[in-house]
Amino acid sequence: MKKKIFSGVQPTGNLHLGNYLGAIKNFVDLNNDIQNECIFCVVDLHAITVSQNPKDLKSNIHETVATFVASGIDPKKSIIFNQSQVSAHSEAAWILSCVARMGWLNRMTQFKEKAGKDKEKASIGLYSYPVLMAADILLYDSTHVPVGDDQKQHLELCRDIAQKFNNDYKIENFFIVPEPLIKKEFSRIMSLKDGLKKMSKSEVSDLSRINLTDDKDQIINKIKKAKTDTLPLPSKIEELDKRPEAKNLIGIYSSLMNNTLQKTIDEFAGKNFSEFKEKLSEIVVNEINPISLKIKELLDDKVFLEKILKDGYEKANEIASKKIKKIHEIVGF
Ligand code: AQP
Repeated sequence: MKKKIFSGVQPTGNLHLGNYLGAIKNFVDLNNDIQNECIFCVVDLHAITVSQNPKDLKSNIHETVATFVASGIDPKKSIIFNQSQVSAHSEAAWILSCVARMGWLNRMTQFKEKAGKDKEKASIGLYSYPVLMAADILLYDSTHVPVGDDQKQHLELCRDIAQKFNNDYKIENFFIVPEPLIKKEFSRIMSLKDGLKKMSKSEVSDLSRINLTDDKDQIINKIKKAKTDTLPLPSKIEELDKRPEAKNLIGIYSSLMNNTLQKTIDEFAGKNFSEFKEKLSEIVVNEINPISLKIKELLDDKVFLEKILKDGYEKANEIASKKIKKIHEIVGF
């Protein structure tokens, strides 16, 4: 049976190595498998859960599409589209928010992290974000959802919502309960400045992340300045638990080389970080530089990017409109 793949990326700028290794690189592998039908969505409705400058949002939508294509997603094979253009997402999100329970949402750790201490001032959209995410996924009868480890909890909530809707309205398998596709290793890339914090677009310091638009010199400089401890590289995997920055850099290296952690540790045990960082810079530059150059080239061709979004909208809208029509009937509208 064909797998139906759905995933989204927020057009909030600064797409980074964490987004690439945790999500986009998997999208490319899934796109390349002829057994899969893939839909990749630029989730701008999610982006506005925190304040966005409208001009930046528009250009970040283009940049996200350019990044998908530059990384190797083929728009002829996979659907690439913009969430806000397909109105069924907002409609389904409302209906599903009447199915989801407050208690479920209250457990979401990402809301707690993003809202911080001042959660009374956070938008309602930020709180109900996972319900919109469930709508995105369920509208397309998605069977598998490739995401980074940070989205695991939201996907579990999506499964709960799907099951509750099917039970409440007594329609078995109306919503497909999707499976997460989360890589076991290296699914959470951490900040280059703090091995305990996720690499993130919104982190103020640009030195904390490798952007997919960084050039060779920027990448080398950021890796040189990445935080490490004073010890040489470990010789045992267990040592990594107490050395988060070393663990992160070794993880990035392993992920890009398709190595196990053990293999990387065996290669560099006892060596100093300056030698390791040189090797790491080389492989990050080799992977990211062609993508970065391609993104810049694609961004000069807005007509091409808009055409991808238009074609994607037509295909996505056809699928989502049929599903939302059935949802209306089931609910009794
Ligand atoms: N650090 C990460 N490591 C692995 N995967 C990651 N993802 C994000 N950060 C990491 C995965 O990238 C996909 C797209 O993420 P998103 O655009 O929806 O936004 P996000 O998760 O909110 O990304 P950021 O960088 O953390 O943004 P801010 O700073 O706004 O919070 C998802 O599959 C995600 O798992």
